[in-house]
Amino acid sequence: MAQNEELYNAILKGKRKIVQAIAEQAVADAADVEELLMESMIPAMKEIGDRFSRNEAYVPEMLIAARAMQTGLDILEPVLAAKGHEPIAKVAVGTVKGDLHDIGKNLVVIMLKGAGFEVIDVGTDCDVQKFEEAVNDGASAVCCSALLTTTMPYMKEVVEHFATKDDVKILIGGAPVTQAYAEEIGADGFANDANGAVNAVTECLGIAS
Ligand code: B1M
Repeated sequence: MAQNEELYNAILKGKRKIVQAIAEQAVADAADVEELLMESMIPAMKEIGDRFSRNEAYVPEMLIAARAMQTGLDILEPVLAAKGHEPIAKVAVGTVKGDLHDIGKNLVVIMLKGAGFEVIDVGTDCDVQKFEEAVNDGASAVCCSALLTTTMPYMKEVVEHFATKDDVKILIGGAPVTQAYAEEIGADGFANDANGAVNAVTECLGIAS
């Protein structure tokens, strides 16, 4: 059972106004927004995906759920990212070429900002050139996100592109991505979730936590 059933159902059914009201109230009440995110919002996205797999939901339902999720995330972001201090390092985050899923990527961005990193959000459908631009702009780590088994292989191209640059660390993540896959393609790091991404980047860059 979700921690906040109303929020869980509102995301699942794509009810943006309800999500907005609950998220705004949570921020006003100084509630534990990370718990809301982990225990209600992310499980709702998982459920809509499971329904899609069982042919009980279709792309439009996934889309409106995603929009409702993003509405909530936009409201919670300032609180999640509020721990801010002097930027520790610059990190680029993007979803790889061919892939338009951006909610997980956005969460990684928020959590990295919250941990004090300066983040270049490269967006979705990113080819190596886009990541390269971010590196030229000072990013010392690149976090690649992929949600599709068909776009995951593009991460190998990113890793290979930066193979000669020892000072740039490439980390990967996303629902179908595993530690084993990261090792197979020679990525410098892997994380299961957005908090894990912060730890992995911190470790890869040799920053004392
Ligand atoms: Co898509 N979709 N989708 N979709 N979608 C999945 C991924 C899918 C698993 C659904 C399913 O079949 N059950 C399936 C992929 C199957 C596969 O490849 N094996 C799928 C499919 C098939 C598709 C389309 C092909 C459908 C179609 O058109 N027929 C299409 C592809 C479009 C494209 O990208 N080219 C498509 C489209 C869409 C929408 C546009 C409708 C929408 C995306 C909207 C958006 O993102 N703005 C959508 C959605 C919402 C989903 C599901 C339901 C939810 C994804 C999500 O937001 N999860 C998803 C089902 C699922 O994942 N269970 C599904 C919540 C998010 C917080 O989790 O993104 O995993 P996640 O991120 C986590 C971690 O993975 C990690 O941290 C995050 C936070 O903890 N993480 C990283 C992510 N990136 C990281 C990077 C790091 C580290 C950690 O770097 C170091």
